[in-house]
Amino acid sequence: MATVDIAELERRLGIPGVARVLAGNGGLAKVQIATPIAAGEVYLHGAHVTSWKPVGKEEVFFVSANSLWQDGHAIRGGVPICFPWFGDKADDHHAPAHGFVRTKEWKLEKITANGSDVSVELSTESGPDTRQWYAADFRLVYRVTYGSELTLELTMSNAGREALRFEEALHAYHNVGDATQASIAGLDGIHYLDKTDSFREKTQIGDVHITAETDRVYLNTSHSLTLADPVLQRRIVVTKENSLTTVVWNPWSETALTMSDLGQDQWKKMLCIETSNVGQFALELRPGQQHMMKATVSLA
Ligand code: TA6
Repeated sequence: MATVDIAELERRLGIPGVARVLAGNGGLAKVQIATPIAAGEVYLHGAHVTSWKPVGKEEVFFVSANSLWQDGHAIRGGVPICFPWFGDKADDHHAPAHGFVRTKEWKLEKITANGSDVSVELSTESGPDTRQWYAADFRLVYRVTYGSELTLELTMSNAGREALRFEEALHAYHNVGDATQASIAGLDGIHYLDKTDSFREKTQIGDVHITAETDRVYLNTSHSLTLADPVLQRRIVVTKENSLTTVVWNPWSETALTMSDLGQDQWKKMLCIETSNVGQFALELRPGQQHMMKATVSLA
């Protein structure tokens, strides 16, 4: 359930006919956008984008029909934000996977309309709840802009007196007709760590095809990617700024069966392309320094 006063947020920040603040799944607060060119949603829980749907087009993001919508659990699908670590915490396997901000309620700062674009800004920062896992003082500001394309901008600030290190990922689940028929162009020749093969380093040859469980961290790449979906007859283009790793993930059938919040056979309907800075490309910030990572999603 939301801890914020949804009605007060709607009164203060809603834009009639464009952006509403209301109770979504599980009673969680969300911002719902509707313009002549696109619809979209982002939950305050995890600052979690769950929808971007250009008018006349299929939804761009996958959200599991079995997702949980409650405190302490990440929404399965959309764009979870992984921070300040990616995957399991190296020094504490009891820590929540992918960090702790995707299961926190973020603060809705503002909603602004600029022509046909609508931007939603949310923030979260360090506090007693975060210091149990991560000693640094930080502030995250996430700016999502819904328009003829979708931009996701995550700005991290070191609010403390010590240098800090962090990983980050926009763990986007894209909606595909059939992952086994989709392909991803833009990674040819790029080295990657294959999580399904003890993180062995390999080289991508040609486009990425999903023929088994696929869990790869592509290294030292700022390339734009194109996800070709012959079933939905479209291409999803992901471009990025200030990101040097890209994760590609599909659990395939066997791993999907272990995921209670991913319904039967839904693994075929999703393909993750994750704009990120992880592993050896984790970032360090001196006191007062900021870093902004950006992903732009468009349809071709
Ligand atoms: O991004 C790929 C990955 O790290 C996979 O290994 C898998 O664990 C996936 O993230 C989902 O993680 P989650 O904690 O959301 O179930």
